[in-house]
Amino acid sequence: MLPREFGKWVFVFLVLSPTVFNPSVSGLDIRWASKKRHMREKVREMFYHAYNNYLTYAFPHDELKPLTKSFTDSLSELGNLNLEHLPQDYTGSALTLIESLSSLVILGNNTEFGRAVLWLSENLTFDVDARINLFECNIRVLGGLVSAHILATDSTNRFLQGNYKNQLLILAEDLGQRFLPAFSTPTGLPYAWINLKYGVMENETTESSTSGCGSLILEMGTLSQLTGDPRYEAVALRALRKLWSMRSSLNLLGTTLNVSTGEWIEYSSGIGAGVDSFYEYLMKAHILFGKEEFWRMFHSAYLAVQKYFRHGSWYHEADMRTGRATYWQLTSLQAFWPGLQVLVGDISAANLSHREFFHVWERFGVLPERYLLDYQMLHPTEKYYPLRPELAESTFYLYQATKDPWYIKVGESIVKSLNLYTRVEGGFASIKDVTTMQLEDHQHSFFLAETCKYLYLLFDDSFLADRNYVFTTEGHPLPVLSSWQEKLPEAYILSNWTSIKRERQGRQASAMSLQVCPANLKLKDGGKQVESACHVPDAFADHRCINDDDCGVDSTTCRRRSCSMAGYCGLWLLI
Ligand code: DMJ
Repeated sequence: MLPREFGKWVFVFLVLSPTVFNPSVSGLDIRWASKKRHMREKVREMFYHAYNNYLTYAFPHDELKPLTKSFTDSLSELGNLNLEHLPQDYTGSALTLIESLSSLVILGNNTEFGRAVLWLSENLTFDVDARINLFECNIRVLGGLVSAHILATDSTNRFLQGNYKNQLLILAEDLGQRFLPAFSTPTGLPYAWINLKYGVMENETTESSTSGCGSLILEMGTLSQLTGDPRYEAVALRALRKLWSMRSSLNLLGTTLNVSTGEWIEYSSGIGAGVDSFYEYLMKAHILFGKEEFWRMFHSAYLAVQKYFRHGSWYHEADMRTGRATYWQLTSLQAFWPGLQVLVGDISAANLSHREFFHVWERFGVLPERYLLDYQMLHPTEKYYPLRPELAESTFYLYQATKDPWYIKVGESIVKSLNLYTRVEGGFASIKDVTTMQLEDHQHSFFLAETCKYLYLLFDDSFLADRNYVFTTEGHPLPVLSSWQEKLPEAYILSNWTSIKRERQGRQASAMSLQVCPANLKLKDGGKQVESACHVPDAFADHRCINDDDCGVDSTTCRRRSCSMAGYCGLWLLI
């Protein structure tokens, strides 16, 4: 029973528009609305500064080098740390243009979108001798194309009036077919690398990552829905199932594995690099395709994360076999987690961890790639900030769920830092070292696909007004359509809305308060009491609070604490 209940809350945040739940929205004063408009326009201007410079100095190559006003053909470099097997004759795939398509729709620029589609349909080819990373090419290129195709051909024509047929889908299908040989392994887990023209190369490495094998289902599943060809979804699902079968008895996975043998290489993992989108895709695949199977996997995986990785509002890494902590590091990629927690309905925990990330952002001006929590210092070689979107993404989700103006302030601060530290005449440059703010000559395509998009949506969510979307890990929206659902989720049944609404008004929506976590976890570990899996500490050490959001979840009962009249958190109201 519990998973379904939990699932119901999941959809609340997707299905019901904020105005249904938040009567205060209608009371927003004019100054507030105009402030948000002002910020939206600022972000729009940032997007075009990045986009126009890309078009001027880099297109049709992959990404812009904003300092030297030149380009890099980086599709085959993504994830390729040692820059091995770089192609000789690859001249780019207009990666940044593809990544910008869904953002152009959200910004309402039909004309530019139309020009881009025309160019891509006449010029783009994937028949190139380039070895690319399957995961990166899937989330950026396939995801960018299928999302833009759906937006362009939306039956309501609410975004675009152009004469779009299947131009982008034809490209997407061609690419999807080129992915298929990667899955021809004894385990069904895909190779991390594939040559777009020739398939899997001789002596290709069999090492891949959890996110590389487990974050393909949204794009490949969508491609199957759009084309009617089940193969794409089938291979992605087979890989995901295999990966899940490799979990430990603690429901934890490692970070890297051998796709040929199905054995783990790196047993330590967390919620950051190499694993992050695996969790994200279980949850989002459940929302997009309505399969209980995804939910069951996510539910177990989420609880294991909260139990073994979480420490207060931070997340460390742990060994999948023992659950023992391995690395105490905060990484920039982890900042997507609060956004995922919003989809789960675990707002309290999301809020707490988001605060920590923002605190680090404020301290350095941006989020450093890796911060060593046990030494309280930056990682000596990972002091960079490559214009990543994760904090903006979580801020957008938390604002959607709470309408708390504080998140708008966070967004303003992010915008300010980006303009102050990363903006140059030729675009936006990555930061090489957050202690000196020395720049690096690279404007990553996700700056246009995600960073600008989430900031824009934070200040203006009208795009979400009458349809629900799941955003892929690269920020490309996919509509939640009942025809794609294996089973219509409860929250889609209109008659269920009233009761959900009443419940929501009565208390904060939190998965934890619904006791999805084990309630009686008072384990002993070498005489030391282990925290309950559901414990969420209060926001302030002295337990003072202004409202319920400042209170956590009681570790022994798994019940949500609330703020008393006197301003202290406690178990005053047992729901
Ligand atoms: C993006 O390419 C995606 O969000 C991916 O999942 C990991 N992070 C980068 C941006 O930081």
